[in-house]
Amino acid sequence: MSTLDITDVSFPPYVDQRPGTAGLRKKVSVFSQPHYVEMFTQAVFSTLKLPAGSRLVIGGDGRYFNSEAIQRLMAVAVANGVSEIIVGQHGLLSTPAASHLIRLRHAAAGFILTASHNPGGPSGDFGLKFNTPTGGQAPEHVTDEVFRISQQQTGYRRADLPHVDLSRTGITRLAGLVVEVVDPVADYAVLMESLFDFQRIADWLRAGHRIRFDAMHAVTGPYARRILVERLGAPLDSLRHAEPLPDFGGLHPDPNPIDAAGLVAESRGAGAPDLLAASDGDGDRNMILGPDTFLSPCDSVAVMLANVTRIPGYREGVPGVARSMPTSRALDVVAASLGLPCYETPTGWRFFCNLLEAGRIGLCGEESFGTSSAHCREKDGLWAVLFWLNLLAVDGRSLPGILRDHWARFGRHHYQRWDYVVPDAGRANELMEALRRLLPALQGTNPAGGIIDTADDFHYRDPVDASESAHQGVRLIFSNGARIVYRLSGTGTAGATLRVYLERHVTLPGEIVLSTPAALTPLGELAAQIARIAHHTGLSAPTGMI
Ligand code: VG1
Ligand code: CO
Repeated sequence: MSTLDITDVSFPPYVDQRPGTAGLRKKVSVFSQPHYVEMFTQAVFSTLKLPAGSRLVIGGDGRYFNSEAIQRLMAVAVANGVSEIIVGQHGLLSTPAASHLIRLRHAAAGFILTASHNPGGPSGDFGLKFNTPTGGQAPEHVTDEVFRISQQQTGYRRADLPHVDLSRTGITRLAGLVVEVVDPVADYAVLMESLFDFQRIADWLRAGHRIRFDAMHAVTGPYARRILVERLGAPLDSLRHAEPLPDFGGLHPDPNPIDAAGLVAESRGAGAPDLLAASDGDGDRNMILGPDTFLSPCDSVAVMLANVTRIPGYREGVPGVARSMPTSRALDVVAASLGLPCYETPTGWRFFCNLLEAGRIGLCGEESFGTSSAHCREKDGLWAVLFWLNLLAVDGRSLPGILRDHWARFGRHHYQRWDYVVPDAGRANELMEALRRLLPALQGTNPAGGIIDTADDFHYRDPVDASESAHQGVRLIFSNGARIVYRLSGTGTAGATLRVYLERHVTLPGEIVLSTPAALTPLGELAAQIARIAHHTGLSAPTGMI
């Protein structure tokens, strides 16, 4: 069997290839610099040291530069021990589908090309994340090593690979290499059908219930069409923006009430669908709405846990649950009532992976519209939608009805995230440093929000492998059930974003029905005052509230 020629290319290191919360994210203009993709890919392979004959999964969210990056990445992969590549047709794979495929096909690694909810197109963002054989994102010590190597390497190896046609499914053999182009949806759809009662959902839809799903011109369009329309029988006009486009049609593929304002408008008034949902660029996020109702992601995962055994794939229950630290403690309250452990991890899905892999948890979520279970090792937007559809189909109550009853039983965690976009990252760092210095003095004080019982900088020790992650966000925990969390975003590509997370647990009926802004504005103002946000950043109000 002949093999492909391998070339060693000399090139000076790029010094900015540090992966963030979820992979390496940069402007397209940065990623498309000469050899940029190759150099980062080489740093990954130099870290992973895959044996010859390894199998790799590749797919992306279809954004601008996706196809070109895949071809370049494949050439480096083949020169570094990969002899079998499984890639989604047209280069597409949603993040959860890629995670599932890595596990299903026992791949040695996977590359997911996405900048998630960040804007696309030539002036937008691009991203690259790599996953381990578990299907989960590489842990921090691995991404740290990739960054270290990327700063020192003096070139990369590439195979002389002809352009690989990704437009048709099937197997292509090139010298010693096998490339399998797969239908991006098929295996994922089978997995979903194994977890949920498709018959019940189809019956519920046939009985006249209506759904609306907004794919935001990103990767979930084909998944939603196959599963919601073709398998479950929802009418085709249940889908919005269902065709993946390289620039997402100029939209911002971020499923939140601001960027999916059209969907929010449809949820209001008479005739609103029973469930409305949107996903993000790579299909791992979900926003769910009901008639006149916004479902906070923090509440969503809590309601899921309270009802988990009513869903076929979870009949036996779950061993435990987890949430990221800034996510509200609504999940903790349900877990406590069930006698289940509830782990608190740093922001970023990768921190759930050890717990999932060790069988300690079976359900987890983040406030940033991320929810999933042990069925894969990424968050999963459509999975969350199907979970809610299955719940509505077996329950009989409406989504707002389920939520109201949940709050009446467990109390309500009013929750908001206030984001401050700070063009000068240095000033945002100064703010965080000043806040950290203030912590000992804050402990035990009694500002307007009540006594601060805990004022610390979240430090995580992974209960499975004992790895440590420091400085994961400043927490102020009040004796009256309120909490303020501050951290800087790790997914942006310019400047810095200060995220301030606000939470208040209330149990009195009058407080439960309060609007969330009314319940949280005083706490948000207190948060701004304590951290002297205006002083450090010049911003007297948040840039956005979610
Ligand atoms: C954000 C969210 C975080 C999420 C991450 C990746 O990170 O806050 O919860 O895991 O995005 O999600 P940050 O560092 O900007 O706060 V995705 O869908 O962008 O891969
Ligand atoms: Co995403």
